[in-house]
Amino acid sequence: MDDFVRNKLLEWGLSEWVEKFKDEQIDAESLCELDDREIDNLITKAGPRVKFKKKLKLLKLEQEHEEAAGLVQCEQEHEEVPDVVQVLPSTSDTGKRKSDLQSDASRLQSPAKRQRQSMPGFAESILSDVKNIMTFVHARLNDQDKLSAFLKKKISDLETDKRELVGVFGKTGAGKSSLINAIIKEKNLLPSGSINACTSVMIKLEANTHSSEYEAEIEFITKEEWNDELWSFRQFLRNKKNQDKEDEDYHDAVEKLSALYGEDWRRSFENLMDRKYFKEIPEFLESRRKILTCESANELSAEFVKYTRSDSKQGEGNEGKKWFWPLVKCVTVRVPTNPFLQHVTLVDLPGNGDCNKSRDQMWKGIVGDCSTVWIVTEINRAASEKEAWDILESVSSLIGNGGECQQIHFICTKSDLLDDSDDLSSADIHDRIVKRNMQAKDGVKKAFNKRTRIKKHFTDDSFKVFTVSSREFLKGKHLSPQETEITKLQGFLQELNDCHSETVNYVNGAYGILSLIQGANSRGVDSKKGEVCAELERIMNLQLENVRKEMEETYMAFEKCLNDGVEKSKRSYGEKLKNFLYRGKKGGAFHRVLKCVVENGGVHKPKNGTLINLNMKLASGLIDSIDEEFRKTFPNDSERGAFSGVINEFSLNTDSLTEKYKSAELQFRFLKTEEEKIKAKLNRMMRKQKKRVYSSLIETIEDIMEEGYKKAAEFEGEGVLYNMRETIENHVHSKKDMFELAKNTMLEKLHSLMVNILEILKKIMKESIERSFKTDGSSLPDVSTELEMVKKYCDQLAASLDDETSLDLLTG
Ligand SMILES: Nc1nc2c(ncn2[C@@H]2O[C@H](COP(=O)(O)OP(=O)(O)OP(=O)(O)O)[C@@H](O)[C@H]2O)c(=O)[nH]1
Ligand SMILES: [Mg+2]
Repeated sequence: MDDFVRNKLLEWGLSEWVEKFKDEQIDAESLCELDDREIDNLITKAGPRVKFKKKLKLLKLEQEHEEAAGLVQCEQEHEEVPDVVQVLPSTSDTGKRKSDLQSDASRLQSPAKRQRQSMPGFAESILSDVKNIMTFVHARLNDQDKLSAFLKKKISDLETDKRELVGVFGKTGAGKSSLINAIIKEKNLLPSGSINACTSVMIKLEANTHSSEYEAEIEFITKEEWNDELWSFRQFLRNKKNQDKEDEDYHDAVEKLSALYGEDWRRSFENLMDRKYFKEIPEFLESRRKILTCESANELSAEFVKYTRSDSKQGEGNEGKKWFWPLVKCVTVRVPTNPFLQHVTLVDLPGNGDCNKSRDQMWKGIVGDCSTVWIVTEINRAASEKEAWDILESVSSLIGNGGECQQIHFICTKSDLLDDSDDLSSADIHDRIVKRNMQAKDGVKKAFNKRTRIKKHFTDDSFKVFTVSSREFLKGKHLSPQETEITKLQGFLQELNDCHSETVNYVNGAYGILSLIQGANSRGVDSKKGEVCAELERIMNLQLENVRKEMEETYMAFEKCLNDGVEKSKRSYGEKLKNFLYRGKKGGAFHRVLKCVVENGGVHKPKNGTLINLNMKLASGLIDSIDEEFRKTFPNDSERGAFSGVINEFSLNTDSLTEKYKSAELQFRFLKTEEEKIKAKLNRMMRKQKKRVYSSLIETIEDIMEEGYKKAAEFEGEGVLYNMRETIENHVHSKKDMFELAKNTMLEKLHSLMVNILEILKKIMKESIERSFKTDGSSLPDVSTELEMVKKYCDQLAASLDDETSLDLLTG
């Protein structure tokens, strides 16, 4: 028997069994190895035995965690600091209390270093321990009373799934697929390369969390959509005269039809929905998703290529081979055990827009959900190349005010490619690459500063430039891995994957819940319940009033901006419309463009060329009037805007109440963690809903314009251009109150967002106050040990967070 075992038994209130354990020579090592049968023999009374088993289980969990933390620390010791003491040494063989050792270790290390050594595995292992504890507590709560049901729900709500979306844009051939492959260290996963082939559908990449295989899930468009597309191809091809055959859209149609039907479509359009064409993909006909599973990236890549690639040479040498990409909406590739994809989804977005409606909607949805956007372009002429900037400009409102993008990374690829490098020595090549990289960064930053339309949505801090070489990263002929900057992007993804804040939220939330259970058990506050409740409700109402007032001011600021916007729009829409409708001087090919515009609800995406969007032109006066205020109110890159700022300030002031009502300390702690949780949740909710507020402006204009486009689209033959112009002009003039309507819609949406936030905040806090003080907790389990353990974890996380701050300060 050693001191450790004796102390544990005393700590657990099992002093009467100390002698028995001593007789049986149980020491620290054997304590944790005891099985159920041996425990039954040692402790013959049921009550203490149950208690012992529970405590022992928790002790084992604690030790597992400490070992994991020690292991991570040991691994890092080799690299960094060979001579320091472990951060969290195991307690089992020394008997010394962990906190003592921890402070010994703390004295030996600088805080920054301590943090760096202990972080990744440390947070994960705490999270898994606390989850275990909470599962255990959940199972012990009954289903009978309201408080237990409430607590169970709170425990289940602790889990949040963190997922960050990184959207990768760039024109075809820019090197997106190669870049992604290099970064996630799967060089054969996404098909890249041959001259004319290109990625035609969206490919999402995420971690496979349920198996160790490579998997691709293919989502098709519907049969009806394909039928509609066939119909419009047919109309389109019928109306084509020979000279039009150079047209990009013509090529587009031919390419899609040939991919799927070979030459059959040229003979007849009649039976193109026939089942025989879809034999390999019954899933398409049954409106299901197709799943491909393989053991290696290579195999999977070969399998899914026909769902993702278009290849203009698909006819030659590939006779009889079917390509299904025209039917595909999106492919999700799941990669096993990849550290870069644990909480991050990368989306390879094809450069061109698409006329298919559901694909376009999905594209917009994904774009709006991206928290980071990568714009990929070849390094030579990166600053001046129009296409990458055009893409960025056309998506900036979708990802900025209309989205949740916090960072834009402008990635210049193929930094290894130099002109006339044949006669240069390796050292010269290296130097030229490094020099050009610097010039490119400079040039791109300057170009960014000139792009006022993009800058409206983003601060300078959110824009970064990288100069990468995927090829050099794999081959390493002239550049070190660091110099290829692929490692920088890997580091960025790793940071995104970091779950530290999720761990902190979970552990703090768990601490709050356990506090409430323990507080309800101790009943120390019984006599003052009424008084405390009344005080809390008074504070809550006062605070809610503050939030409401602040939000109302935002509302008024919005109203003022939008009123200006309406006035400006009314004055300028006529001119804008004329400029648009009469820009083809003598008509020329413009009637074709305008035809496409009216057939597609005001938007036309030429395969190569700038996006045309008449709705956007009409709405631009309104949008310009609100952009700045909107970004101030709902910034993507910080939570300190007007709206979220005021939510963050909401507080029941439980800290000062704790001084006044000491006996209710545990309940107050619960309320404090609830408050934090609901505030974080509201911020997340707001980030989603503000996108709808923003897009309502353009949507109102789209809706009102739709009827006019439909009328205009009906004209054919002689005078078509004149008729389309007239129709649209008349429609806009008759609907000039659309600006007023768009303003009102936006304000209504903003208002309901405000109301929603206030209601949720009030409901959740009120319920939490009531459950904390107005219910009887007589049937709750004793969670004192769990509470103590989780408290320790909270303190450790808080300490590591402090260290992180000091690390930030140190590294600037
Ligand atoms: N020298 C060099 N070539 C590269 C590099 N990255 C990509 N490439 C080549 O550029 C071509 C296009 O690369 P992809 O990765 O397929 O380009 P992408 O942007 O995915 O193209 P799409 O799928 O058509 O949109 C391929 O032939 C690649 O081998 C690089 O870092 N250096
Ligand atoms: Mg690609």
